[in-house]
Amino acid sequence: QQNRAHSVAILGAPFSKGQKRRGVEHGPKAIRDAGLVERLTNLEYPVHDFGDLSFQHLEKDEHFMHVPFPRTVGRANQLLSGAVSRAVGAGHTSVMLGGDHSLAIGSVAGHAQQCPDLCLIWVDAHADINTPLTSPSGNLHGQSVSFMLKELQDKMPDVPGFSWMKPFLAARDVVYIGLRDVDPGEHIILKNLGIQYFSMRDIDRMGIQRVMEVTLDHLLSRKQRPIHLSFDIDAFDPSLAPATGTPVNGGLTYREGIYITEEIHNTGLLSAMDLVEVNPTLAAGPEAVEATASLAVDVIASSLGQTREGAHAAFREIPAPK
Ligand code: 4U7
Ligand code: MN
Ligand code: MN
Ligand code: MN
Repeated sequence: QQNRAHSVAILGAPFSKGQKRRGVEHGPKAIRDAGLVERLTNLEYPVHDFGDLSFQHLEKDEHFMHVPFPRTVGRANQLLSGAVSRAVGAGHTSVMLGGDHSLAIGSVAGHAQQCPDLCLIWVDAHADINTPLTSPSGNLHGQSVSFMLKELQDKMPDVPGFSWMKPFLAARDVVYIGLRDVDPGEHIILKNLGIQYFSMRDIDRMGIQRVMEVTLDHLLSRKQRPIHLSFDIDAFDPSLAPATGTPVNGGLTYREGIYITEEIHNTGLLSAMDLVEVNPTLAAGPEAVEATASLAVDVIASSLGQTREGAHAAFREIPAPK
């Protein structure tokens, strides 16, 4: 069960057009600078850093309704989906470094091309399930999940830039953890589709251990299947992750966040993940950026098998003096 001897593919996605604040395109560099590759190499994985994707900036890209940059976001996600699909197809666990959370559209879609029966765990302060018709901001990083869900097909307008994809995920195959800022239109979607979610209040009531038990039971009890983890750094409390665009008070503690990823690792089923919304330009100073980026590295390392109790791969027995 533990440690499918798997290689890891790192894909940098320096992209920010899913929202209006600049700087989140520097997320991949900040996360690498915090020592990502070294930390994963310590876990004895072959690590392949494929570098950063280069996204095109489209000159003519008018708003669709109040949604900015639809074609640019659609095109970037099309490119990313191909990269994730190739990485997973080559046998790697895909680790996508964002960039804003609109990138989950391409990342999950590419993963689903290889693993049509995947399930999705979305760790976030936000549900990111607005349709263009419910979105208060228009920003696509708050709408990613609505593009994926089959049940929302007839509620979605044809957003230019997204004709390459079709909805591929069922509502029962998604679980949210960490919610605490859900828009009215999102709330009715969650309720109407019967989506399983755990708000911060649920975590307060049940404890993170029970939340993970129910999450994994909900997704895996019918059959074992590949997991996609989409982790928005703003799921953490802003005191731990200040360098992000849409912070919300009352978030996950360090220990709750790491417990989530440890439990996901222990299933042996993690097949691709996203770490998004680290924005190094939105912090009080360099310490705040480093804290946020190093938290991102901890989340990734823990998802891939780093344990708090330690490990002894380098030892077969207790060394004795000769
Ligand atoms: B993130 C918001 F209205 N719901 O749709 C929206 F509050 O990827 C925020 O989770 C979305 O950071 C946040 O714009 C997107 C808003
Ligand atoms: Mn968020
Ligand atoms: Mn998000
Ligand atoms: Mn955000």
